[in-house]
Amino acid sequence: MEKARKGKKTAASGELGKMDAYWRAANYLSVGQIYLHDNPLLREPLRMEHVKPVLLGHWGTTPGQNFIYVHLNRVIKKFDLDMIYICGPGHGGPAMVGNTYLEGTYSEVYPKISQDEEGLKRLFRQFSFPGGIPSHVSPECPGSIHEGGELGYSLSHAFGAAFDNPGLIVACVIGDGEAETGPLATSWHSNKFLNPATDGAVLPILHLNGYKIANPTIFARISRRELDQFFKGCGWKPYYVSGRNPEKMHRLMAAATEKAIRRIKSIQAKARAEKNVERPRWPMIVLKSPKGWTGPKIVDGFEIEGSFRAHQVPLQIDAQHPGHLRMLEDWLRSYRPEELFDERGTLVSDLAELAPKGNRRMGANPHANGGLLLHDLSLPDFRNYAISIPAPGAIEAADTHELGKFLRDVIMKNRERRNFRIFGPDETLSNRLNAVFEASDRQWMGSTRKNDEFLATDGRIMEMLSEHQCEGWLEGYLLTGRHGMFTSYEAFIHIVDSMFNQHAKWLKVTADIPWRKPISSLNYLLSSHVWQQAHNGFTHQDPGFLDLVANKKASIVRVYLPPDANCLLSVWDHCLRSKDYVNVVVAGKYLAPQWLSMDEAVDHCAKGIGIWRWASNDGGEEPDVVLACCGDVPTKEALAAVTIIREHLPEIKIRFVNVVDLMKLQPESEHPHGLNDAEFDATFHGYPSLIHRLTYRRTNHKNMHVRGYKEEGTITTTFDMVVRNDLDRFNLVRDIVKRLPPTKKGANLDGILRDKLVQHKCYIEEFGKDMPEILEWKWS
Ligand SMILES: Cc1ncc(C[n+]2csc(CCOP(=O)(O)OP(=O)(O)O)c2C)c(N)n1
Ligand SMILES: [Mg+2]
Repeated sequence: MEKARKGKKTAASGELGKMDAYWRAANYLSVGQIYLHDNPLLREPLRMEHVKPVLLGHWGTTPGQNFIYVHLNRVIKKFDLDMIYICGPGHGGPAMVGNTYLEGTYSEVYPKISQDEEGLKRLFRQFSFPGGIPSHVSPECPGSIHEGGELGYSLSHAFGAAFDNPGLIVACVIGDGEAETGPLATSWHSNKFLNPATDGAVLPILHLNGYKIANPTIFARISRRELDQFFKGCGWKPYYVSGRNPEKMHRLMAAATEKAIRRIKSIQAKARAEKNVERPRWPMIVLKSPKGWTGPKIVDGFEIEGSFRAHQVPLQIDAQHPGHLRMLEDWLRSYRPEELFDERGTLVSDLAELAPKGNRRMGANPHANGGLLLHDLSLPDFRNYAISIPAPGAIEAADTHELGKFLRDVIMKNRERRNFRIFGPDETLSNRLNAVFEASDRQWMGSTRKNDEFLATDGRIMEMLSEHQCEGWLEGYLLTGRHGMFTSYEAFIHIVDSMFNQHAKWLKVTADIPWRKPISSLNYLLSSHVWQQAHNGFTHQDPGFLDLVANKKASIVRVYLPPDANCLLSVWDHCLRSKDYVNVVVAGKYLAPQWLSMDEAVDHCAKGIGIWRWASNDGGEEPDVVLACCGDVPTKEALAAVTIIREHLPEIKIRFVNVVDLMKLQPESEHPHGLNDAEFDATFHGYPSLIHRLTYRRTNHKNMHVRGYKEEGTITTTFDMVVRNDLDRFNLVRDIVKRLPPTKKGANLDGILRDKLVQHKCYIEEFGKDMPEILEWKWS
């Protein structure tokens, strides 16, 4: 166990004295933000009306984070570091807001929050106040790429930021409570994927303040030995800083941060000098300090500092607690603001000079405003990957397999710039993107064996069997101005539902912050989808991620269900060029009929929804039925239904509509052709309720009948999956016949189709595969 005891030698006590004063200033600003509405410098005795009427915020984590920030500033200056700060316990917003204010960046982006008394007052007032800023490290906070509202993703984000940024060090504060979450627990393994020569470094700082909201933390209640074994077992080299006496703690922290930085530098220097890159043991810091450090010790008989009771607002200020106002004033004055801020209310110059300068300030570092560094991808012309289509349905291809060739060349073309990676949990091959391995291996710093495939210490493809980790890495990569995509089985993308939510919220907020520059979109490729999991069964059949995505603002999310490979290529080209969206693309991976030429595909995808004339027989006039479909498998079934109707009921006029861009169904967009007063049968990839939700305000909604996945699944044949969910060709035709005026021919056809369904069941039970007429069906 390494203890940072040689502090005295590494940092002059004069400097540490000043740093203590700087820390006091940051703590003062934090308490001020939580409590003060007026009288920001306590120029007069504190009165009730100087205190905010509603007190919101989290004190407990804040002084520790202020302490860390001051010490990071020191090493940034000492070693001229390019460093950003990720705040895992993002509820400690006052720390990062206060520190970016002290270093000057806050006032640069928000000139009204000036570095004087008036600015201080505004800084305090706006915090957790209507019309002001959130209490977390939200997008409004310069230097933040991680709101930390939902705990667990800090370390994955940090690694995402460090990949392909060899000059960057990402300091990542992790709450000891946060460390109990699944995503955080798995993210310690990120060190097995970081290349010391070509990537930057991450410096995790475990903020071991002992408590969460109401409980002790696990890491605080195991022995130091067990803790040490845990981190060493995860491949880290921990440095410990432990105590509560500020003077001693400054010495220890200065020594620990310096050791950690020196170790990072020496690892990198070695890796960059030698060709043979081995996985190093990266440093981390464990900071054990009291929760609510320097705050009120005892309130109303309860211990506050060093306990869970320090988590939020330690002192209520109201008529029921008459003594608390004085305690708050004493607490604020304990930081000696008169020594820290001058007459004007500006941080005294002696202290101001402790902050790094210009873009070295963590609040001003461009990596934390990734759009500033974003270079568009160099993209090959997707048309060059087109499948040539002699006639609709004449040939078959596996859509994702075709996309893989395009992605392979995206990797190749951006190899020099190193700004594109593919993330996913072990499924790049399973999702049939095989071609990408012609351009790159998987990134892997573990040991390798002869029989391994596609592993290298410098790969563009990131695979770890944790959807959380992959999502977090990708988000960190995008937020720092690069490009990427996530490939997943459709059912298991649900694992990151909540992370998607948080990223979409981030994008929504940043859209209204002028100084935040657009970043590359978060692109999901969902394959091995609900209709292609017949062999894996019910657990693997779930299209519900689309329902979640559709909850978000249409200005942020896009959902694409390309019906064939040319459409998939066109959609994907668009996704890789787009900014500030979340694009969700669902695509098949098995051989399937191809419908549109590349020109038709481009046109169709640009419109998002369109009539397929070659499949319609309404001659542009009022049809009897509109048959709409969305998704590759529903499209095939809908077309098969058309062939049955053509054969048996040729007088029925059908208009065939295909939807690529799901959000086009929403009423904000132009009323698409096809949604008129005719009977409207729709077959949909996902749950039918989603289509009803998106279209409920349309005039023809009452005539609309949607077939989709209705939670019927098991291990069965591919065709039986659609039969079980009533969106097969036979049931579709029966549906249509039922809704049209009754005829004898129609009744006969219904009987034939009922028999077909019985035959189907008998056939698959006997032969274990679909009937030849299903397997061999072709559009004609
Ligand atoms: C995923 C998630 N679950 C629950 C919460 C509610 N919550 C907010 S703060 C907190 C305790 C955090 O403790 P810790 O990470 O130790 O932070 P600190 O002690 O530094 O405040 C909890 C449970 C949350 N924000 N995110
Ligand atoms: Mg804690």
